[in-house]
Amino acid sequence: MSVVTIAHAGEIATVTIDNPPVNALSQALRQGLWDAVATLDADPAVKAVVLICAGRTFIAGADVTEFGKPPMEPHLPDLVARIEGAQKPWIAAIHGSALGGGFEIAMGCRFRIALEGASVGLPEVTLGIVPGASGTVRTPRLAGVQAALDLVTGGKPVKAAKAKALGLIDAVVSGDLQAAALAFAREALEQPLPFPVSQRPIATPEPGFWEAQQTAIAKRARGEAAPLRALDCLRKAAEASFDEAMAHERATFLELRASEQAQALRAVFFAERAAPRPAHLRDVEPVALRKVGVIGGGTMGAGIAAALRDAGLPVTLIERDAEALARGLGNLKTIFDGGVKRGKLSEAQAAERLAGVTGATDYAALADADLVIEAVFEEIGVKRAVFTELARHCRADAILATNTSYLDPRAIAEGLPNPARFIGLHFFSPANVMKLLEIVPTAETSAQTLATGFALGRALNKIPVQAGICEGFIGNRILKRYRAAAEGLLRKGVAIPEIDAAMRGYGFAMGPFEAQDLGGLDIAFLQREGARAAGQAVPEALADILVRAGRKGQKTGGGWYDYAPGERAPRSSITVAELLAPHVTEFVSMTREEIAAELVGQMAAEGQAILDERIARCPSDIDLVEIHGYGFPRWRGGPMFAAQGRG
Ligand code: 3H9
Repeated sequence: MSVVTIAHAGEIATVTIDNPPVNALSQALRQGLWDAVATLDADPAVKAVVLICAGRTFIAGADVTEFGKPPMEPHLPDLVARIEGAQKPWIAAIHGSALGGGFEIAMGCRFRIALEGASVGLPEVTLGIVPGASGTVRTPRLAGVQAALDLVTGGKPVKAAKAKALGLIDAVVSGDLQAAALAFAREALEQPLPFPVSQRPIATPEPGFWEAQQTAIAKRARGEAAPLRALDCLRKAAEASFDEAMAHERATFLELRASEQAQALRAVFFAERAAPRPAHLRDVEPVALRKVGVIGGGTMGAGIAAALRDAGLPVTLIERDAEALARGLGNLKTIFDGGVKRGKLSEAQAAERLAGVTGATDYAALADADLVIEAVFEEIGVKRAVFTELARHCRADAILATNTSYLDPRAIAEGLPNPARFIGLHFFSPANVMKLLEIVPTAETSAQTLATGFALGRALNKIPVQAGICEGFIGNRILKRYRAAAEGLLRKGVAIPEIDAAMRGYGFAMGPFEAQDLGGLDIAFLQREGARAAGQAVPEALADILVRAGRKGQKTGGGWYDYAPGERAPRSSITVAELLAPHVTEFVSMTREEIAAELVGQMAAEGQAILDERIARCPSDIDLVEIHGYGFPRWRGGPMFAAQGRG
């Protein structure tokens, strides 16, 4: 079947695109549209053309799967120009999303209308590229330089109402999009036509505008190339002719498309889409989740409950007594109030989220729960006591999950009747924000239980990754190696601020020592002490020396750095230098690039060990864990991708 079909309603033709799943602009689609322009131009009965899409969305952009191959004709910029130059006005009728090349096609049309709730945008920078078919050249002609800059350098789509306010689209409609588009077209034919977008002027921004934007974006981008290159294209659009700006944009697009950053971001794009639906569970039907229980209303439990409520699931929150329950519900309220403050939730929505949480101190309240997630103190005895209660009170087929991050899930599940329904669901704090969900089955976990873990991940809009059982699963195990490697550099005489600066330079928001100071050094210390007490040979970490000296991080006024009272700016610490001096055995000189290469190399080496032990299913799962749980720069593709790049 053809991906482009033409139908007629009086003087108005409708061109319908049907290229599932997201109407991406494959070569066949571009050719189909190219031919449609010729057909309709040649048809004297046609006065205007509505361009509409079948399926869940308008055109979601260029076909990213074609990006690794040589460009094929007709090229997208030529197609946009051809639609704009058509003898009849084209009207883009948008539902779902008009993104990247999809929005560029819409800007080639003489008019754009969108269904309420639809969005438009230019997300190319999230793929390491710039728009390649006039996005940086036509957008400022429609909406001005500032709005174009926000769209193109930020990559975030905007909803139809905002798009209308910005001038990106001409009308927002509701109900039947096709009927609305036909009515719009008939009305438009009564009026003089507006200029094609390419012929509209761009208002010159204030002096100093570009320089200020350059500084701000460079700071945000932390080494990511595309946002700055997009800014450069916009500046060209504002200062040069349309044709010159188009040539500049195209050259930039083609250069970036082949870049390592774009390859990394494409790999992440596809890995993120593959992760929630792993092939080995394709034929397994998950359990339907209608009601979920959460045990523990601390930071983690409250965060998990909030994530469940955000997905519309009713939650029963269990705490050990009335006082703890009140605290837990208070934690939830704080989370939702924060959503209101940040403009993410209305007061009414926050109240509705909270109302969907039933608090209880009696496990009997979980009798009808389909899934229960335990998030209590990380102590094996406490956890096992919880699961004993759950086994007593929950339905025999209810799925029982632990949120443990370090304990062995098999030990937690010991003695549980029907262990096939047991699973680890490791959320990351704050659980309502962080995208990563490590899903940890035991040998006895059933495929259906595992599939339900993934279904939950999808429902919560998380990136679910399956992990095998080992200390720290995937993420915390690599974190441990990373920290140990950073301490290894300290022992070789590399300075703490140098290591942090090197990792910031690599693209992390924080270096390993700054991050520990923020989170606190005591949690990992207590874990090591616990393991030592249990008879394990855990070597002394340099962090242990600091914690023993009372330096637990920012909260104690000092950790790896000193902090002035009430301040977060790290200062090099003479005390720390003195504490560590006896452990510094050599003085090597390393560039920041060498430091970053060493630490990322160590992460990748641990990743390889994790793969060899089958703890992770594939390298891209490890990359997703690092990107979504540990702040690894997305545009580097993750440690495994980065290591591959270096051979
Ligand atoms: C661009 O346009 C460059 C131009 O400026 C210049 C060119 C010269 N291509 O996300 P979903 C697949 S750059 C190929 O789960 P949703 C996806 O892999 C492009 N495939 O759906 C998945 O496949 P599978 C700028 C694509 O409903 C399936 O579609 N555009 C593409 O949750 C469903 O995807 C973008 O960056 C693509 N462009 O969300 C938009 N997009 O089923 C990227 C998706 O086999 N796309 N697939 O796993 C999106 O943001 C979302 O897909 C969208 C729908 C919001 C549209």
